[in-house]
This record gives sequence, structure tokens and C-alpha cells, in this order.
Amino acid sequence: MEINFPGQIWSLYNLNPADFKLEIASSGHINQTILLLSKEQDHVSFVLQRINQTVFTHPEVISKNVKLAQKFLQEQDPEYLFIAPLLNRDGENLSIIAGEYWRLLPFVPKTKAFDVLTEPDQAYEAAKQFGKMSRLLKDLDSSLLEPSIAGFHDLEWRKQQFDQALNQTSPALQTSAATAIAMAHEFAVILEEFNVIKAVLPLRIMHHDTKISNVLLDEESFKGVCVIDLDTLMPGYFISDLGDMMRTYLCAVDENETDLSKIRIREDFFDATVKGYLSEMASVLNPQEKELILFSGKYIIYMQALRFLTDYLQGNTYYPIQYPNQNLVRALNQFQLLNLLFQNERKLEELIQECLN
Ligand code: GN1
Ligand code: MG
Repeated sequence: MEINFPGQIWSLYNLNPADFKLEIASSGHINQTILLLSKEQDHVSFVLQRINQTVFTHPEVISKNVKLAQKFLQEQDPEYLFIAPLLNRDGENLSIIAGEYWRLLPFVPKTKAFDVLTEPDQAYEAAKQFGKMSRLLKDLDSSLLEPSIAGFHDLEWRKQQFDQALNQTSPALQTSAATAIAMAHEFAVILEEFNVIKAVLPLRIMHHDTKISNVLLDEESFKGVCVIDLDTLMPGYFISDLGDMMRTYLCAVDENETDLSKIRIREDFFDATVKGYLSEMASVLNPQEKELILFSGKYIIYMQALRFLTDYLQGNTYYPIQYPNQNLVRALNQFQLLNLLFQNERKLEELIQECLN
């Protein structure tokens, strides 16, 4: 695939094109990501990203949120590794070129991002990193940050989008997705619970995309180093972050797995995830929030299943696909994980109690 980006980037960031080789990064559904590999050091030095403006209609909101968090953290915890975009020649963390939004991020050497985890310790470390960021930001007024995507984790809105897509889709897609559609209705109790609890949940500054590929671990020791992808750092509920960890750390296969029999909840990973998160957030979360630990997984996994299914019914305009019914497969995959969360509920609640004590 040809790698295209505006030539002005080089001078905007004082880089010499002759010093780098370019590569396309394959992970991530939303933004286009290009790796800049230093020819001299033979490793990635920078990550160049073009922000998807269909998804992020106001990229300057991301920029503003990140700046606010960065300033706060620099003052409060100067040691904390916060991966913000680099400033360009004009002192901006976002470069607007021909109507497109670009940013350059530093690459953190000797780290690795995973798509699935192989050791519970990795889950502990990853969960701890996301918990740590929320803990360090707990005294920054969340109302100063703005949503970078309106309604992003609003389950009610996601369900409405699904209902609408279902009404408007073709009979053929309604038939091929019948099993997933039935599950979307069956699990709507999660939405009822969400509507009750959201009234009591405090707004905090959350990451909102804590999937396992968004945290960097040391490539040798697997100790947590930092979190990445701050596009959705914005006000929200803690269930958004802990829930997406459950969605992506518990299982040995990811959302793209087609063989649903491979989807299993690894209890030791569940335990490690909750422990890692609480190692930072136990002193921050209130008693009501602590009762919603398992609910966080139900909420996010259900929402992700709905989002994949909605996209399938709408003709795959949001999540890129490699084969025609991939978004349906992803939805069924997530519903299977959700089924297992319910089936194992008692055991998982016991584990949570042990973690809290
Ligand atoms: C998208 O940015 P990326 O590809 O990590 C999505 C998340 C989903 C995730 C599912 C802005 O994340 O909400 O959980 O895909 N991000 C956006 O893999 O929609
Ligand atoms: Mg993202």
C-alpha cells in the first residue's frame, strides 16, 4: 500500500525525510497511523496519525482535552509518562494541512502493545496503568474537558442507533443477523440497569478506549509503562474503562475471532485485571461504584456488540472489514463473551469481593 501524507509534515516537525523509513501500522479501527523508523537506529522513532474526521468531527477538542490533562499532570506529577502529541513549529499539538488533521507522537522505545494477553501479570500491569491515569487526574475538574465524540458511551443512544438501523436495514440482513438481533433484545436489561445507575455515578476523567492494544508494557519485563490513544480522554464513568479491560483482557482471543468456542473467560486474568485496577483506584471509587465492577464488563461488552451489529446492519461504514460479514461475526463474538460473563457471574462476584477485601 502506498504511504501518503503531506510533505509539509517534515518541516513542521523539523525532521529530515532522508533519515526515515515509513511503515503503515495495522492496528486501530479509526485513525490512519504511519510509523517513522529511524534508518540510523533501525527502530520506530515517531508515530504519525491522521485523525478520522468522520468519527472526530472536532479534532481540536481532543487537542484541548489532552493539553489540559498534560498541564495538570506536569504540575502535579512531573515524573508521569503522558504520551501527548509533539508540538509543531508553531507550538501546536495538532497540524491542520489542507483541511486534514495530523499529529506526531513520540514512540516509546523498548515497549510492546498486545492484541491478546498471555499472562495474568500483564493484565494486572495494564489495568494498573489505566487506573493510575484516572487516579492522577482525579482532582482535575472533569467539566473542563469536553466530549470528543457526543454520546460516545451513552448506552441508551447506542441502543436507539441499533433500533433505527434494524428498522431501516434490508430483510436479507435482518435474516442473516437474526441470532445477534435476538441477543441484542435479550440483553437490553443491561440498558435498564445503566439508566438507573448513571444518575448516581460521578463523572470522572476517563480514557474510554482501554482495550489492551492501547497500553504499552516493557518488552522484556512486561511491566506497565504508559497508556496511549488519548482521543477519548474526556468526562465519563469508571465503568467505561474497567469494562473495556474486561472485554479485551479476559479472553485468549480477540473481537475478530470467528471460532466462538475459543471464547472463554480466564478467571486468573479477571482477578488480575480487577486487582490491577483497584491497586490504583480503590481509594478513589465510592462504595456504589465498587458494587458495579462486574456491571462494567456487561455494559461495555453489550455496547460493543450493539455497535458492531449496528454497523453491520448499516452497511459497515464505521468499522473497517476484511470480509463481508466481519462486523456480524464481531457482534456474535462479543455476545458470546457477554453470555459467559453472565454464566460465571457468581464466581466472578466472589473474586471481586476477595479483591475488595
Ligand atoms: C475503536 O481507536 P480504536 O480502533 O482503538 C473504537 C472503540 C472500540 C474499538 C473496538 C473512536 O477503537 O470505541 O471499542 O474500536 N473507537 C472509536 O475495537 O470509536
Ligand atoms: Mg481509539
